[in-house]
Amino acid sequence: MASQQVRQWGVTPPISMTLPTPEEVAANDDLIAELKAQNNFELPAETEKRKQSLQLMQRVTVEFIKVVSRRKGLSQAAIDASGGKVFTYGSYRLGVYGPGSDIDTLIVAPKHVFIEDFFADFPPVLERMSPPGAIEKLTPVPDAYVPLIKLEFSGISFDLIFARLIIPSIPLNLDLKNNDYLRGLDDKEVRSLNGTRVTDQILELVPQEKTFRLALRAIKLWAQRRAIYANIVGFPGGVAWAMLVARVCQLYPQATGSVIVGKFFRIMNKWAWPQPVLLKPIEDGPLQMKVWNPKIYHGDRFHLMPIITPAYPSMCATHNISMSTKAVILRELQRGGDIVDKIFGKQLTWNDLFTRHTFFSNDYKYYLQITASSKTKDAQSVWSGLVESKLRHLVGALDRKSIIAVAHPFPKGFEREHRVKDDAEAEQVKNGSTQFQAQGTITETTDETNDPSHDAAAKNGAEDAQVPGTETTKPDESDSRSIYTTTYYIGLELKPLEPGSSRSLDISVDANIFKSTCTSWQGFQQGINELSILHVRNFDLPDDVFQPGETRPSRPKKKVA
Ligand code: 3AT
Ligand code: MN
Ligand code: MN
Repeated sequence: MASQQVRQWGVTPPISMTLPTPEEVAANDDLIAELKAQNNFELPAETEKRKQSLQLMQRVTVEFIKVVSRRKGLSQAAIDASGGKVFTYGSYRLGVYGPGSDIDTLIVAPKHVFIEDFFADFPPVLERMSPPGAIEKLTPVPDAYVPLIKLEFSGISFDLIFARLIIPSIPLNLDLKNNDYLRGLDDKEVRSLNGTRVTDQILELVPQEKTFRLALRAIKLWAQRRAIYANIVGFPGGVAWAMLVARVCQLYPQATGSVIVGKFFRIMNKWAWPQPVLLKPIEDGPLQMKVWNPKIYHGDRFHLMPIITPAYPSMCATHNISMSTKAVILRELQRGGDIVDKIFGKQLTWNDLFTRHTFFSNDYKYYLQITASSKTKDAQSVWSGLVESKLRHLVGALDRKSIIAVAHPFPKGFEREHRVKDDAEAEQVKNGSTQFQAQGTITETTDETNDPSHDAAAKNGAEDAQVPGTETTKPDESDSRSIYTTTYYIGLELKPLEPGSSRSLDISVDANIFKSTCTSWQGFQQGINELSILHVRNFDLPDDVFQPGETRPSRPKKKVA
């Protein structure tokens, strides 16, 4: 056997360099088979379509930069040298995308091309160079936290973001690793480069990309099924889960994906939180930018499960995690570890690891039901995003109440459309009633993992008083009117009752603080946006929060004395 080079990956030596056993290889094959059965991989023909679309984006990028360079009066030589390059980030770049994934795409241009040029000139050039009908939908979102163009192109979704570097030309062999590229850029521009810089680093810092990808696919699917994949409400998001898996890969450089998944649960469950998970030492870069550092920044000391991005300027990807979401994550890591032990012991299969959560059917007796509502769909999409982005503050307040053991936010909101005849019906709908749902409409869920612009819109909304779309409301001709609602749930686990004491769950003060946090937002529209918070018992939950085949909780029978 070839001599083993004991290379250190990351900030500590590996735990084990052991090669996989035949059993571990077999378990790895089973894991691949299960992920295939779960429709986690895309067909090769679809992947080929993605590649071709990206090649077209590259050609469009070069042409768009030429158009802008010419308009700005550059010499022909400078125009020809301008170049331009398409990068990716997100699940596509990491190689863990599935059939429904988008392609997160970064367009990098030379210094004379600005984001305003991107919004003005990229769409027409794309239109001109695309096959007829290929552009199914194009939505510019210039005011988002990371400005982007959302695009549906030949059946593939793209999130197109833009960054400029302070150099005159962008060659095809450019990579974004050099921290000096950040010089002279504003915060927004740095953020736009960050996605690609982080994903590139993660891939560079794992010993075997293929193993990492397989393990990450398994962990992402597990986290989604267990309802603990949601950055906005206080769980790790895609990048954080990727960094956790990458760290375990560093500790077991030779292991198979199946072993990484098993070790993942145990290592992360026993991790000495709040010690940070790092993939490399934190860099002190050349610029005056904030880098995660609890010794300097008071706020960073409150991070309960810090997972730190590897590219300068390093940030904590999990600052939203609360006491409760941490407790839920640890509980799930424990369950995952126990199941994987049994998979290796042949008592269970990988399918059991991916069993759907029972958040509504079994986990809690009490829920808080938070309903954001608006008179128009456009107003509602901004308002519900704002409310969602503030939910973790309510969770934090509930965490501090002595009677509450766990306040578990469900990662998705339930979006409904209603028709009501009078104020009394409207009142019920605003409080979460599903009795007046508009005919022919179905409840949809907000899905953070598929729609990053959702949170982005909310973040932006906080700084921007203009709510788009409300001025287009048509006067109602019939005697009924529409209401749009998005309802979020927080599952409540109460501490065991002390003998002799009585239980009172009064959260009115916290609810009012949360309400005023939301309604004091500049974009809040009195009379158009509303917010209600109610207690709901498990047996009073609406039907549409349950999956087909799931049994609803029933009202407990009165005990006979
Ligand atoms: P999918 O396979 O697309 O579902 P993904 O991991 O690619 O999974 P997204 O496309 O939603 O997930 O996000 C890709 C990256 O975009 C992850 C993160 O770096 C960035 N991102 C996502 N949501 C936000 C957000 N709200 N604000 C800023 N950056 C975000
Ligand atoms: Mn994506
Ligand atoms: Mn995306």
